[in-house]
Amino acid sequence: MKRVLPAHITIWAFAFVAGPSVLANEHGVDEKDGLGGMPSLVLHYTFDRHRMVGIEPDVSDHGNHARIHGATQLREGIIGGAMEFDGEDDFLDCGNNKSINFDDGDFTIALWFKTPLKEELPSSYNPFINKGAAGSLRPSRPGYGLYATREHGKAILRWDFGQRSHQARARVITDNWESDCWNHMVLVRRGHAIEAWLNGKRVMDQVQKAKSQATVSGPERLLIGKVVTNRGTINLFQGVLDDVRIYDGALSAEAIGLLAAMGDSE
Ligand SMILES: [Ca+2]
Repeated sequence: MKRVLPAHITIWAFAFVAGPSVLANEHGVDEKDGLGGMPSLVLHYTFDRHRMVGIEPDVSDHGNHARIHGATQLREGIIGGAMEFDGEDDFLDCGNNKSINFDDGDFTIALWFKTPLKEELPSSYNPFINKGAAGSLRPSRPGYGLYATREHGKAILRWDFGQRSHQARARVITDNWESDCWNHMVLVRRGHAIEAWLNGKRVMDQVQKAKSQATVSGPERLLIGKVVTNRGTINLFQGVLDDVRIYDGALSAEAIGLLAAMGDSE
């Protein structure tokens, strides 16, 4: 599985998937101009370094810096450092800027994750990333969320978004998901379609015409590693995350493949 990409391909791939914010800086153009509508990075945590104690810097141009609550930076992630969450009280608070509210528009979430063994996963939701706890967790609040959980004795990954009246829910069955090692997950809303990609391969897509256009904008803050359920209980993520990215549009299959390949080149 591990293979080393030639340096020139790696650099090109990075520029491509890093999005217009990087390309725009290199070419001195405004990121909204001349880039053919390619999605922009609106949030990007590398977990490679901290400029300020207690703050994970957003290296996109959108200032979605995260406040770190107890999570531990590891030197060895899949790409540089990573962030470890103990499942007890660790999480990141990423705020609620306009740039991470997409209304009914397209967006993409990409991240690397490593969780405990599937049989050791808690039966409650193990929340990777969450804004408003969409779906059945807290359906009155519009938003989006990705969780690992156990349902009917089976460990699954689950992506929810929307709100109570226009709820859309997507589920990813875990057949290709390996616990206790790095996996790359990409979630996309592309028009009426919901897509999930695991380690560079499409594992699920679902078309729910009315529901998929539910708004995901709302007053809730974006949290990494924490969710408040509809019963008022708090669930916390146990595991390690790296290279969390959010784009304000739907990434192409080619770009998703390049993101997944970045882990191979380390
Ligand atoms: Ca990293």
